[in-house]
Amino acid sequence: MSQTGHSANTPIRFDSLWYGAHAATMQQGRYSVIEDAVIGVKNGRIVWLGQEADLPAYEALQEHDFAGGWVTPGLIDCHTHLVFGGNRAGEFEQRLNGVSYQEIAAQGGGIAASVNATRKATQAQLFTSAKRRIQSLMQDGVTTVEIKSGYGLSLESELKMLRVASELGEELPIHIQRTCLAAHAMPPEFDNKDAYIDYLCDEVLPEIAKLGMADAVDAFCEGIAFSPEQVSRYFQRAKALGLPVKIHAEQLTSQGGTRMAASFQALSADHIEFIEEADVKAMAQAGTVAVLLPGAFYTLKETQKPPIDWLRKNAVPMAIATDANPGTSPALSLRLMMNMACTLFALTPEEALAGATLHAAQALGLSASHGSLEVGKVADFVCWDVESPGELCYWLGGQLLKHRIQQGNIT
Ligand code: DI6
Ligand code: FE
Repeated sequence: MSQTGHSANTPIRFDSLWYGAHAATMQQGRYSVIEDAVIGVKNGRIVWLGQEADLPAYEALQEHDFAGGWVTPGLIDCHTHLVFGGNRAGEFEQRLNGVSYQEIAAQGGGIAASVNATRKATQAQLFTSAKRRIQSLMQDGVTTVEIKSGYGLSLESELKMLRVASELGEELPIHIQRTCLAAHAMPPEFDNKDAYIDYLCDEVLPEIAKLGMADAVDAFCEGIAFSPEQVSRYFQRAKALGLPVKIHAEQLTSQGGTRMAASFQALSADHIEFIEEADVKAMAQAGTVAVLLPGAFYTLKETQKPPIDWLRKNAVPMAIATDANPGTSPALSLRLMMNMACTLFALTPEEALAGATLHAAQALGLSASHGSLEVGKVADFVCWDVESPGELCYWLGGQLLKHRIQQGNIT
């Protein structure tokens, strides 16, 4: 690149300048392309973005030639449970023999098995196993991950999980958002769901808010978990403490949880295979993102798909996430989830890319800083060894990542 342009103005100063690839930017809320793109970065933010031919006079401390390929915003996995003790490969085999997820849960397996193993594990053990999983996501282009608690189900062990999430963000070049999912399942020491919700409202949420250990609050609203009324009580407390909410809803049955969550301006409603049209309208009105989790749909061999046409018709933004968890979605590639969203739910590759960037950022309340290549946003981006962005959804696996840039640094 030439060091000086033709303008007589003072040159723009960049810490780093990136060129030599096309970019799929997601600028201004939609899929858009810049051919022969240049990205100028200063203090970890994008300060210039455009075509190479339009680059003004500049000075850069470092220049990087991508030498071909496509650049996209860093991928954002907006729904994971990737901190947990043990794993549940045994249940995988049980399910292959025809035992259902609900039956396994009723026998004390399922989430309860992971709660047991997570409670027993030390913070260091949880960190080591989660680090391996998060590194798989990173190698496939993820630069932001949401991590939920929810296998602790007591103040002490929920905090242990959230501390591991914080530690992962401190030790690795990745942005972490922490979500408190204390209303995930019933802990063994409680036998009354309302009493457990009281405990969460009176002791767990206030302490987690006071310590600043969560960016959002989530709940599992389902026949086998908590009712819309119970979750509503918990959400009221979360909102009063200044925490935004999100929900696991309508995954296995229709309960009205999505509608209820929209009445709290939920950031997202996730799974939502069984939502009804009224839920979609409520989401559209509240600005609630639909998070699609094809890994769980696939693992549980579900047959009812989320109503993509209604979501499109009502302009509800659709995000895609791994739901990485030991039971229903042992998924460690967000790109594979993009492929599955296309193949199983008939999203277009452009919708899938928006779902793993722009709309995933919205599902985390990060629209102002993440999710697109735009001046002012955090310089998290990925260069892929592909001839077109559609290839990101096309390949099942493979190593397409050329470079992963986190806050302007190659990682
Ligand atoms: N829905 C999910 O997809 C995960 N939790 C939930 O409420 C599954 C969690 C698990 O089976 O361990
Ligand atoms: Fe989940």
